[in-house]
Amino acid sequence: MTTIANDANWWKTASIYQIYPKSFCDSGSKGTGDIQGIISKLDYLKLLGIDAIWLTPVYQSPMIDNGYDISDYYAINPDFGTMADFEQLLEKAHQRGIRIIMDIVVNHTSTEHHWFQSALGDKNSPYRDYYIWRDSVDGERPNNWQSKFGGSAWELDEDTGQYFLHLFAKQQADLNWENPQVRAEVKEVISYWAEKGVDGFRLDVINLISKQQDFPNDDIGDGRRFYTDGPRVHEYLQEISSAVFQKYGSVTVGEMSSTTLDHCQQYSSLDNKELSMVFNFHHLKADYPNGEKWTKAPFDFIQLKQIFNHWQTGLNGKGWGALFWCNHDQPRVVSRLGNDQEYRLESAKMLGASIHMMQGTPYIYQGEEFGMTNPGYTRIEQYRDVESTNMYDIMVNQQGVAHDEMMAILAQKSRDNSRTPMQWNEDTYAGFSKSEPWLEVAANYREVNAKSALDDENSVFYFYQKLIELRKELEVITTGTYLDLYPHHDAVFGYQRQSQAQTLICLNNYYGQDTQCRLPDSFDVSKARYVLGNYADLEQQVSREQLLRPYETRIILLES
Ligand code: TEU
Repeated sequence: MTTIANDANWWKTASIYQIYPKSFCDSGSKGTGDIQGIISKLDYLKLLGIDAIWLTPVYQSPMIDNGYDISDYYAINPDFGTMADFEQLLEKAHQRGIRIIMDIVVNHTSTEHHWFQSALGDKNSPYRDYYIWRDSVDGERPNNWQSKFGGSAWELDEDTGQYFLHLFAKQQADLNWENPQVRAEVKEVISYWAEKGVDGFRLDVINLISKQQDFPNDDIGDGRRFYTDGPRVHEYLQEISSAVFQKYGSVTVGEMSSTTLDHCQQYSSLDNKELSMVFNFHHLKADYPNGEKWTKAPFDFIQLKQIFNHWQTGLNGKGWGALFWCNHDQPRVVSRLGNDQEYRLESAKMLGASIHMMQGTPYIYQGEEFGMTNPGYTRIEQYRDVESTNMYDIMVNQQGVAHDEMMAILAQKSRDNSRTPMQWNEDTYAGFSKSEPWLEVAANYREVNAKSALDDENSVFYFYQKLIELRKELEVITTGTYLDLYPHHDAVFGYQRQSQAQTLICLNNYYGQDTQCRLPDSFDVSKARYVLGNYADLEQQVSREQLLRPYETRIILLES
């Protein structure tokens, strides 16, 4: 087995590429992607320059939630291939210096997992206590907690009369981490993959594993305050980390739902007792007015800058964050915060630059590197995602929201926006598969695809390649402090990174009109230079007054 030379902090200058296998590349004609498809694209990823791949779940699963409902942690889903295919992927990636990060989903299992099948309907099953069961209260459900995908978080087990908890779909039963046997199983699962040579783990909704044990009713919310960053979560993570992650030197990234900076400082503390780094989602709620996802709303630009400032300054010297706009749960950023029509290239590059120059580890979601957009679906039949179809049912059929309004909301917010097949070229089905894909390809694939990006030196692809290189070249990107230069500016997001030897300024115009800003007087423009921009004709000399064109980004460096 090929291993990659071990530098304990490799991930601090790395860029990580996320693959959603079902939508990445079909090596045959099934209409769904697979592991051999991924292997066939490793050279493409090498050219982009990424250091690691985060693979969303490829385990055995009934695929109610596309693999986040695992029925066997030790087997590869035959839809994706075999264990031999997986081992080949690991080997071929390692040969190219690319590491592999697996997704670990241990807040819940599929209800088809044999543990749950044994536990269901049998209070004496040795696996009963692997899950969370409660009696009904006054003939009602145990409490009013809501599933993240809509409806109650409790489902009745008719044979025993008890309810089990599911924070996500009712086919995803929450594991009972209070039970030491569950924690032992989790350690065994992760060790199994680490022994195979997997380099790291992305831990799904890992801050939800410890629930407040009295399971109180939530009079002011959906219950999340009683299980988010719960009472024993740090203890559990330390236990897993010392038993597995530290032993194997695995990189770890925890997906943190509705978390706080305080907790994240601890999850990702630099002594590496829990995790290497965290994903938080606060910046992706700038278009959730009053925290409500299921509305159609513009983003709050000032709030977006405040959130970045809070996390960039708060984690500096204390912890480590993941930098990202896109993943398989989020709409495409160029459609969301940019302009996916007239300024698609400019805004995709500008959005990339605005987070890639921050401190943390950037994640690039498949297709983001050439500016893939939301597909603009107009019919409910086009959607596949369990959350989207549940919410349609709840909002339209139960709450009376108009069909057209809901279609407009889904077009903006649905998770399927990011799950459309990868657009490889202009062939039928965008070169993703020889057969009709499981989810419809976006109509713009003839223009927006990897091949045309590779053929164009001004493409988003080569801009991302440069961003990845800059992180390796300029230490200030990894080590520098963060200062928001224009927190109140209504169009410019500009910040300064400062280390002992380097000062870097990243200016970004978030809108389609010209705008202006002034570089700080303390910044010596005479010695500064532009290192990257998204318009071709930048002047040589950096001027104090900066005129930014639509969606323009400029990265300026001063070295002492
Ligand atoms: O997502 C966790 C999560 O809470 C969200 O990102 C969720 O999709 C969003 O809040 C819905 O509005 C993770 C996975 O990334 C997601 O794909 C899974 O469905 C979920 O966990 C359950 O395993």
